[in-house]
Amino acid sequence: MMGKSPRDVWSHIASAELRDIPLDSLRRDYGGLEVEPVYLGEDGAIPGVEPFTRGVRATMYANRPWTIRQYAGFSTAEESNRFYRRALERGQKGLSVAFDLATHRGYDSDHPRVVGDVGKAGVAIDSVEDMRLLFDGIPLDEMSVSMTMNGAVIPVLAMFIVAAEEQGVSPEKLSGTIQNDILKEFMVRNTYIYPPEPSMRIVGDIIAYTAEHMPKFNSISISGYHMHEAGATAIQELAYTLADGIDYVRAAQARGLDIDKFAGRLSFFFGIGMNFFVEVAKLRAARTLWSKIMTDLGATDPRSKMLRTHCQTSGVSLTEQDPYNNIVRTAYEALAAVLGGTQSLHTNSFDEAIALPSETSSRIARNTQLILQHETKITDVVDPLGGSHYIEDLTRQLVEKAQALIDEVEAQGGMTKAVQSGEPKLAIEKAAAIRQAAIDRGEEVIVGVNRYRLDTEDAIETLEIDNAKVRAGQIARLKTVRRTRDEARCQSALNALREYAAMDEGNLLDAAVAAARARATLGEISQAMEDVFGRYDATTRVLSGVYSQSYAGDPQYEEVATRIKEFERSYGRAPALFIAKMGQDGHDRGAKVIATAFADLGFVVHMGSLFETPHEVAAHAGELGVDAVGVSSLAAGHKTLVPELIAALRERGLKDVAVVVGGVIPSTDYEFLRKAGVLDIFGPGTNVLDAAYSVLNAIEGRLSN
Ligand code: 2CP
Repeated sequence: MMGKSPRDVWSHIASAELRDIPLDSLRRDYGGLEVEPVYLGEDGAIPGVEPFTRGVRATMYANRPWTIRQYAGFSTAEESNRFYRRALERGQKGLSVAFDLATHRGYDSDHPRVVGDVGKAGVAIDSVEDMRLLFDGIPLDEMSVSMTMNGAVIPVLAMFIVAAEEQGVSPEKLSGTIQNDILKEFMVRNTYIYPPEPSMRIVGDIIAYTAEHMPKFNSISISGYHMHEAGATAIQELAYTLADGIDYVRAAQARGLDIDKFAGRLSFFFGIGMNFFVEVAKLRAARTLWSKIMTDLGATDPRSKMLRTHCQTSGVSLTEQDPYNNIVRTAYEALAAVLGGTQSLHTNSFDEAIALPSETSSRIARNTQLILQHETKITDVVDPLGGSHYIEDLTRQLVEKAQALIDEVEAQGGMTKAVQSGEPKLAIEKAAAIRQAAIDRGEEVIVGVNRYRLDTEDAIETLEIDNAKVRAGQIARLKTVRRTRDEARCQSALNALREYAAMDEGNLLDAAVAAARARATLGEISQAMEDVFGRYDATTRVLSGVYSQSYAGDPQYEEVATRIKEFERSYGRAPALFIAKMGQDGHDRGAKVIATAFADLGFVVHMGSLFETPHEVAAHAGELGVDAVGVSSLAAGHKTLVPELIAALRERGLKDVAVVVGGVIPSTDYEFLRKAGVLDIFGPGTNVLDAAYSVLNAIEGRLSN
């Protein structure tokens, strides 16, 4: 297109995207105001043209709005299926499946480690039978389905393929996305199963399988969202996510795959928080950087260089206090995602800081997007903020600064190595602790939390899952599957999978599809690979010094620190706290912030491993002789796991150990937990110094009894 004006270049690409629709039909008349579908400036940047700063499509939402894709799933496959069908009838456009934590970590619902997790923060899937029910009445050749799955990605994708096959839909017709981004799991999200190296082989096998058999399916969703939620800065989120992407491309290339054969189906996922213009610029910078990265890695097809992304509004920006404010926050964040040019979007429900979304809150969240698409006219003009001095400068800075951080990671040998060193995780945790301290000190204002707080909060209606009932139903179905299958066929398929894993050849997904067809369960498929790869046990590191630095000279901080010194004088030792993460809930940002702050204040802090059982936690508490156990719970397992912990402590004669709980706990559960013996509960937005005070009071109260 040499010699053509930017307008001609744009019109040419736009017409191809529009197919039979005339370009002129995109013009709008707003009561006498003439509006063009695109405004092109002096800088030569054109939407739909490399490096895609202004968007991956020339026509963007003027031709096709972003996909309204709400992430959902809870309890059983039948319940989730009903929810999906209703949401699709009411304007949702794509599906996005949330699996429960037992499924994420490769356990069947009857496994003893997952008693508190089954059906809680997502849908329980044990076999193809569950997967069939999940998509009952939803034609998988028409509906694009995103599945957030990383650890147990092989059995879940295999079961999806087989469920579609049994619906009469062949793999090449399937459209959708599998998250399949294991590197960020080791950094922030923590639903890994195997060690990093075999995990990277799994990613490669899926990219290879989908490139060959599922050309419409996005093989990965390279995710910055969880880094964002863990407290990463925009620069960190961009740099680490794109650096992960580089390693995935290299892993696929190392297997001999041609970059242009798979790169067009790599996709991304970013978090969108409250810093409005930074979030818009972040998506523009991400596209600019990725286009160059892919060119450097050898891509020639423009589609290989397009960064297509899903976005989700920020979960950590939601507050438990005055929760209707969250509707407003989510709307602003959604607007930023759209002005940044996202392809697909999830808007959070306002009650998500407290519980699983209810029917009403889900409707409001979905309608937030429908209102943007249908009422605001925002879809009429492509990249309307392009050319703003401020946006362009933020974009330029983000490109430069993220590139510098990517270069640092590359100099260390790439992200797989960096992840093993633990450095990016610590850098993100440091950023999170600095931000938390700024909020606690009131320097960063959160309306309804550290400013304009209500005197009394009204209780809101929340959704509760009867976990014991879901688990009993799943166990019954598992028994039927195991009883009615051809056992010899099933075992031979599992043996073949084990051999593929051991010999480092053959495609694991290929073998798992055969096993899923033979009705091997998710736990069995996962275990067959674990027999060879082992299960990864991460070491937990806790930062020190960030809080004491941020609070230097702060009177309230000094007061708590002084009280701890007095405690030491009285008891000849510092107060000791064990921080517990029980069940399969791997969200550890809050637990890490507490560990860092409490250690800086003078507590002896023992950070437990992720995924422990209540009995394991009680045993550590006894061995370490701690005064208190602080349970961090973000995945709704608290009503099962906390009473079990208290019983386990009592069994060991540790009735004086104080138990406190923090995280996502609906206020309606407070009384239940208190009756069970919990001394204090800290919801989202709790000031860390207040929490320290309260824990110290609880410990002293117990010791003086
Ligand atoms: C789009 N199309 C167009 C235009 N726009 N064609 C002409 N003109 C246009 N203006 C075409 C595209 O090329 C594509 O066709 C089709 O329309 C669909 O558009 P898309 O932009 O690809 O949208 P999509 O199908 O919705 O896919 C979006 C993503 C995908 C981002 C690429 O990976 C995705 O849906 N991701 C969702 C991930 C997700 O839900 N994650 C949940 C995370 P072709 O395909 O033929 O090109 S849950 C998070 C929780 C918190 C967790 O992780 O724990």
